[in-house]
Amino acid sequence: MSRFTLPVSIFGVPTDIGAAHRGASMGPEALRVAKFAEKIARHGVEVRDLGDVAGPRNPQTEPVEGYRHLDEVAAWNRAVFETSAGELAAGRMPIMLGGDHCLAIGSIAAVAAHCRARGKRLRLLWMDAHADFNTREITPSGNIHGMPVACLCGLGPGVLVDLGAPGPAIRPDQIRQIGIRSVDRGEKRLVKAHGLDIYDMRYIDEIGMRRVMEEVLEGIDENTHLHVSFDVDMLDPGIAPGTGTRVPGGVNYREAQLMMEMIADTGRLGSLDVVEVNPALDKRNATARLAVELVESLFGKSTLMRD
Ligand code: 4U7
Ligand code: MN
Ligand code: MN
Ligand code: MN
Repeated sequence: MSRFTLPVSIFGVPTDIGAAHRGASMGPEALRVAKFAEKIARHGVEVRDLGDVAGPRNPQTEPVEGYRHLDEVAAWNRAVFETSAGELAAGRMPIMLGGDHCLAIGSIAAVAAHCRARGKRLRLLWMDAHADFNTREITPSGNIHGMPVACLCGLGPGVLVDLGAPGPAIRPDQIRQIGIRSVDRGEKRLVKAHGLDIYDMRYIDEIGMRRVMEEVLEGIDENTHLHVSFDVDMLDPGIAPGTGTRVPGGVNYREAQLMMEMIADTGRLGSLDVVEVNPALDKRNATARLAVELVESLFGKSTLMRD
């Protein structure tokens, strides 16, 4: 298939406003130190680094009516939405360097609006240890990085749900979740009620990553926009310790490479989030370096072996 890739714009979102642990705010710099832009550029892609978007500081306050830092989360997401929407309109591929995963509400709302306006089909690949499908009624923490998928599906506060246009940004049938191994009790029920398509670790163990990715990518055509939302805690903590919500038994190195290579082969990658890198918890920037390596594979690093 075609390997044509759009010119890329990366931007950092230096905040941990939706997370339990402080430190994901340093993720963008860690990814830059690992040469994010330079390494993608090696694969024949035009890359521009727009720098960081701005937003409020983390007040570290307790949840209010089930949400921690809702006003601040909304402000950061508005900034992410504007930046992503601007780059998409300019015909470029936005890559958001987080930051915690609550920021995917803004990036994906922008992608959904873009696809709606152009009659494109959107498919969202959610790579994560967690389903991120909590609501204020069922969240065990109040942390909004555990809620972005629910918000995008219309389950959440108006300031987050209606970011792009009123109503849900996406439907559950547009979403595929991969690497999942930690879903909270109430969240499990909600995920089932909404029919989310979850490729959990058990399923990956049983049928193997190659078949998982074939299923995940099934039905993609030239009119499909693929958005990858890559929470680095999808990876096994043994290879990616630098993240705040580690869960044992994650995706291993070769499985992760294969995922990225098979996505690259579709030629349909339209936008990307790389989130939840926490340098304060990392070992010599290993997690940021691994994330960059995997993103290189998303841009066809292995084509030398295949063309
Ligand atoms: B991440 C959690 F309770 N489910 O809601 C919650 F286990 O973006 C964790 O995937 C959420 O890293 C993790 O607080 C959010 C918890
Ligand atoms: Mn997540
Ligand atoms: Mn996660
Ligand atoms: Mn996390």
